[in-house]
Amino acid sequence: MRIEVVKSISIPDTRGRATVETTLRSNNFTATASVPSGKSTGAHEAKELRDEDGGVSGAIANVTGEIAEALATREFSSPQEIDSFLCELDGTQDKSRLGANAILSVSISATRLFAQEAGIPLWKYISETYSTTPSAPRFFVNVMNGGAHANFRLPIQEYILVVGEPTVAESFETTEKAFKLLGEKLRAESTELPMGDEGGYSPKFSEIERPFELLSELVLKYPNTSIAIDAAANELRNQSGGYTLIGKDYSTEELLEMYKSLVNKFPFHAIEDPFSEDDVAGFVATTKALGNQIIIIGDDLIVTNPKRIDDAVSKKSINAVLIKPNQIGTVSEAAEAVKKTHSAGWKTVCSHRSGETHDTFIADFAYGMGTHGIKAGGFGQQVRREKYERLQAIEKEITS
Ligand code: 2PG
Ligand code: MG
Repeated sequence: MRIEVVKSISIPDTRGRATVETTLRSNNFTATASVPSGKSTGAHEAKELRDEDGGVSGAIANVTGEIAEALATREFSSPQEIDSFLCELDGTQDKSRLGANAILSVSISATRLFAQEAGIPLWKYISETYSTTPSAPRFFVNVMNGGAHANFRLPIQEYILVVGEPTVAESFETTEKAFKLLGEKLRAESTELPMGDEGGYSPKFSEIERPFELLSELVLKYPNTSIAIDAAANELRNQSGGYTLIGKDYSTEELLEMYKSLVNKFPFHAIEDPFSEDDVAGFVATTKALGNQIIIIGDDLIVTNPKRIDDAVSKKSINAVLIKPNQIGTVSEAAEAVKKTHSAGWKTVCSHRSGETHDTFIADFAYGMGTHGIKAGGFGQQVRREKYERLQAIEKEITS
C-alpha cells in the first residue's frame, strides 16, 4: 500500500490543550486519528513534541514534512512495517526527535487504512494482525477523580468502579445507573461537586475511607462490580522519599499497610501504581502481600514498554500492566506490550489519557487484543463515554 499524508492539524483535547490530528490516504481510503496527552506522566514515557508555548506545530510540521516525504518513498505491506519505519526514521529511544505524538497519529491512521483495505472492522483487523483472541474488556470507570486530575480534592487520583457484566450493553447500563446513583449520594453530602479532568465526580473528603464506603454501597447494589484505584503514587511522593496523603506522611511500609487494610475491608479488584516509579521495592512488596487477592497494575512503572515488562516479570513487581499507546508511541509496540504481558500470565488494562480526544481507537484496540479491562474515564464527559459506546457498537456488530 502506498500512503500519502493528507494533512495534520492541531485540535484541542479535553483540557483545551493542543494535540495532533492526522489524516492519511491510500489509493482507495482515507483515515484520521488524533492522540491524547497525560498529566500524571511517567519519566520513561515516549516524549511528545511540544512547542515552547505548549502547542504542537513542531510535531505537525514533522508529520507533513519529514514523515510525509519518507512515507512517499516506498510501499508498505503491514502496519508493523510502517511502525518500524517510523521508529527508524526518528532514530531515538524515546521518539523525542519527531515526537511520539506525531508518530502515533500516523501509526493509528495507518492501522485504520490497513483495516479498511482488508475490508474488516478495526478491532478484527487488530486481532488478526497481532494473532490475539478478541474479547470484551471489563469497564474500569473512574467515577471519582482526585490527585493531579482534580487539584487533590481527593488524595488518590482515581476511584474506579470495575464493571464486568456478561455483555457490554449490560456493563454500559450498570455503569450509567451506578454513576447516577453515586452522584445522588455525593450531592447529599457535599455542597460543592465539580467534575474532575476525566469525567468523574470530584467531592472533597478528609477521611481516606469515605470514598470506599460509598463505592462499596454501589458494589452491594450491582453484584458484577468491584473497586479499583489508581494511586498514581508518583504524584504523592514527598521531599523525604516517602508519600503524603491529606497532609499525613507515610513510609513505603506504612502506605502498604494502608492498602492492605483497604483491600481487606472493601471489595477490591485492582490497585494501579501503589508506589512511585522509582520505588520498585514498594511494588514488589505489594505484589507479594496482595497479588493473590487483587491485580497490581503497573502504569508509570512500565509505560507500555516491552523492555520494562521483561524487567517487571523478572522482579515480580506487579501482575498486570496498563497499556497506553501514547506512552510508547506506536500501535505495534503497544500490541507487543500486551502480548508480552499475557504470555507472562498477567492481565492488561487498556487506558485513555486524562487529556483525551474523540478518537475511540483504544476501544477497538482493547477489544481486538482481548485486554482484561479498559479504563476510559467517568460518564460525566461525552469524550469518555464514546469509548464505552464504541465497545457497545462492536458488540452489536458481532451479534447481529
Ligand atoms: C493514568 C492516566 C489516565 P494521565 O495515570 O492512568 O487515567 O492519567 O493521562 O494524566 O497520565
Ligand atoms: Mg495511572
